[in-house]
Amino acid sequence: MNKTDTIYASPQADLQRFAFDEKVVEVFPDMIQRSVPGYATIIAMTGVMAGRYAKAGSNCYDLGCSLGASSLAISRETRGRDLQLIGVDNSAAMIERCREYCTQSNTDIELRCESIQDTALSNASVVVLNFTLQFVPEDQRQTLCQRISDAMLPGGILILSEKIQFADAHLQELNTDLHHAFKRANGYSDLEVAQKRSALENVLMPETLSAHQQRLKACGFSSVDVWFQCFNFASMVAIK
Ligand code: GEK
Repeated sequence: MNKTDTIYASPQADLQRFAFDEKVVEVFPDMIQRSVPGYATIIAMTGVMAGRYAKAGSNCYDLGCSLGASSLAISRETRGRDLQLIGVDNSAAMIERCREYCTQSNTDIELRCESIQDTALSNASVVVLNFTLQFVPEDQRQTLCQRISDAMLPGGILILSEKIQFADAHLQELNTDLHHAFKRANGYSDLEVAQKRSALENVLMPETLSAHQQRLKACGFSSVDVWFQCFNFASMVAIK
């Protein structure tokens, strides 16, 4: 049974910047499920897409793996294939709990507690960035995406899921409101929504879909598409 996220349920006089610490790890599965529209679909389909693209003898990376949801989905869909699954996250608390989950489910995965900007990448048929690039400083995203592209085998797939921004002011307001309505429908109060939003300010920095698509093309991905979107959350595929 997942522990319920009540981190922002009572008023916090001294609201801290959001961090992926022990408190967040404790409630993470509940938090992400109730906060990201389409999360379960995106994770399950990450596994399905990896099943199609993961090549024997190659590496599959889950960058910003948190508790390993994407890695576990990939592992389920690629059973018996000779692959190296590699999960990377710079939160020690996340990696520690992820290791426990992988041991419990008997999943063979190399876990690295380091920044995705620095992690070594090579021989990749699948790279997953599910809701992680949004936390990387904007001026480092181009270099990271280029390093990912350079590490990928021809015909490999990058799955990039992000909270997105809209250039059109009306759509930005509409989708922000709809996202908040989604969170309220999942049991979060107005206070929880407002405090979480403040805590994430300048921590989670969304970009427009076209900024993502242009960057991926500039980094050498040949085919780029949005395969899923719900309000201001989207998932893209980019083929090397
Ligand atoms: C899932 N993919 O369940 N280097 C490494 N890790 C980072 C960095 C960085 N520079 N910045 C943030 N992280 C997961 C969900 S959560 C998304 C990903 C969310 C890590 C951070 O520690 C956290 O575990 C993860 O990226 C983002 O599908 O909570 O909105």
